[in-house]
Amino acid sequence: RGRHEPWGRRHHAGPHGHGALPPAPHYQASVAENRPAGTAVARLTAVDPDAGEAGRLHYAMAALFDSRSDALFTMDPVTGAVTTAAPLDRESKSTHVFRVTAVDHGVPRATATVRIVVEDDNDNAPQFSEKRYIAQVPEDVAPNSAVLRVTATDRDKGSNALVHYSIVSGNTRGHFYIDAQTGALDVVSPLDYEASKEYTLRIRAQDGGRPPLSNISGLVTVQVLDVNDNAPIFVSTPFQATVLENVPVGYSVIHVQAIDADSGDNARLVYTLLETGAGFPFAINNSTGWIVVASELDREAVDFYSFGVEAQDQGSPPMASSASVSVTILDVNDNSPEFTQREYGARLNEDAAVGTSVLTVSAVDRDVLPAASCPMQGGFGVPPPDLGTSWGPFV
Ligand SMILES: [Ca+2]
Ligand SMILES: [Ca+2]
Ligand SMILES: [Ca+2]
Ligand SMILES: [Ca+2]
Repeated sequence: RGRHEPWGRRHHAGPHGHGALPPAPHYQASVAENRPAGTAVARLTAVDPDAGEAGRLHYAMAALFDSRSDALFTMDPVTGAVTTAAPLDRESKSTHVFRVTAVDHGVPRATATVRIVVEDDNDNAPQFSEKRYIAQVPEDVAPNSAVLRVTATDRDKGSNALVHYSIVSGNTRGHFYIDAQTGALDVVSPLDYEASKEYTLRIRAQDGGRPPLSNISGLVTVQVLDVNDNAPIFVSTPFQATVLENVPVGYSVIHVQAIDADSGDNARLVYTLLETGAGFPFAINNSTGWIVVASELDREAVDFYSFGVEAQDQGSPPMASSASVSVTILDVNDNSPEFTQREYGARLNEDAAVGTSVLTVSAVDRDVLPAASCPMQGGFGVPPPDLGTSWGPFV
């Protein structure tokens, strides 16, 4: 084209001359967001080949691509100075492109484009991706296991958008650790459902701006899940009971009870009797632990029972423990004294002297209680009460 390009560019200030013009009709400028209206952006001037009194250029600028830009910048038609018309927001639009025209008495003399880049200001705090993060972790989780990852995004740019994470509160026992860069939350020390079923952590996300902006609205709820890690424990062992031998079948003898520190099925206990053979006279209610009489008792046959009881939880795998139970059967006067022989025979000389011993009869009472009212036939009168009683000579 044989001559210099017509455009020169001024950025805020600089030498104003007609020499040393940039070769390209495309210019770039930048301005920070949030500055008040009227902030200088750039100054663009063109060289009028008809320089002189008649060579007075007027400038105009119009948005390319996005008409929203027109309301945000103005260009002084005389000086070519570009200023902001309103505070800018980089997060809604980060670049503005204009076509600039220089007109000489109504005749366009030159055009150029200018691209205005909006520089970031740290005006956005990080925002969490969720209002509340919830994770469920079994209480036997291995230390340094991952729980979840929180994420916060920052609409700014560069270090103004670089987010770091930390735990603000709720980590009083130090069970959790958050990776500042990634937001990954780990369990670092053993959990115990029986001690604490849930943790609520407050997380801070802070950007790298100067000064930084932060957000502490991040909430993480860690729900600890029960694991069957407690065996049942019998209370008040050993269990000892006494029962009258004549109580009816179904009679409740003793309540054995175990407790289990777990929850749900892990603490739901089933009771069984141990070391019991066929015909064993006691049974246990599997769910309540009540031991009842299952068949008639007879102290004279067995006066003491010792057996085991087991409580097993319904965890997977289950845990169990056992205890010993002893039952003493108490006597009831349910036996008549019995003669040791059904018939007694004796031979006696007819001339036997008065007072001669004829024979000895004996009776046995299997009970241990005093049996004062025991009726006897045949006029023997009231026998002494004790077991194995035998009488002296009868005449
Ligand atoms: Ca920010
Ligand atoms: Ca910003
Ligand atoms: Ca447990
Ligand atoms: Ca258990």
